[in-house]
Amino acid sequence: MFLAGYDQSMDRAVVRKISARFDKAVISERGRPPDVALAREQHATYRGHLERAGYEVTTIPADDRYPDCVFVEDTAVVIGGTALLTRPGTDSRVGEVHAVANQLASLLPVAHISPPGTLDGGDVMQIGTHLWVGYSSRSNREGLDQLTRVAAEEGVVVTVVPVTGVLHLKSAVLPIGPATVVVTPGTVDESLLAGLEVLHEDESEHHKFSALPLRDGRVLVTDAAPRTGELLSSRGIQIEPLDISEILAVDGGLTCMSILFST
Ligand code: CIR
Repeated sequence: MFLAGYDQSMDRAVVRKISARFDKAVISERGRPPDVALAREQHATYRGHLERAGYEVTTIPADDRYPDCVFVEDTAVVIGGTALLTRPGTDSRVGEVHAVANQLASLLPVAHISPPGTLDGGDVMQIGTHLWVGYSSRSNREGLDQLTRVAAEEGVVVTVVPVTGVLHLKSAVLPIGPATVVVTPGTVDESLLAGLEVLHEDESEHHKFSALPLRDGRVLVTDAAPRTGELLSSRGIQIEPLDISEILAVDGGLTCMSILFST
């Protein structure tokens, strides 16, 4: 079964080590080159939290041909009982999928996004039996159509959400609980999030908040967005602030460094 990270039945995580060429990762105008050694420390801490939360963590070695390979979320989406292998929407990242495919194929049946379709997993937000999928600079209409067909076979409903001003849907819409998301204002049409409770990122912290709800009830949040973190705490959410400065520097967040699922 699939749900988002707060689902306790989800007990597996796939992560991938940081490439020695992480400083050559794709960077937007908002970003900066990262410090590779510091990024590795931050990634190790992140992985430690997944282990502490009770996930069985599989770590795929880095491949230095792919500076962005740590961002496994973009390479596969587990929908129902199927691992859908993506076709990332930027050429330098397409080859990242093979190693993740090998790992997931030993655990689940797989499906593929085929050309001319493109899809980055960072555009796919799963809550219950509903997927919200970002139509972004990385995920094209053909990719979204292919995803919708796989989802339909799994009994999962898809809502397409055009995304502006950010890389992926989950750059701007972060699940933090069973039906609650934190949204960066101005990035999506919030009427498309009907059925979800919408909170807003503090305006002084735009593009700094990211979150990942874990199976033990804690929610990892970026320490770069303390006001938004306080909003969550005030609602009784057990937050775990994390420094991922070097990941944010290249447009990553807390969801993008793992694939969480159950078998
Ligand atoms: C990229 O531009 O593709 C990477 N530098 C960042 C990808 C982050 N992925 C994600 O948030 N799902």
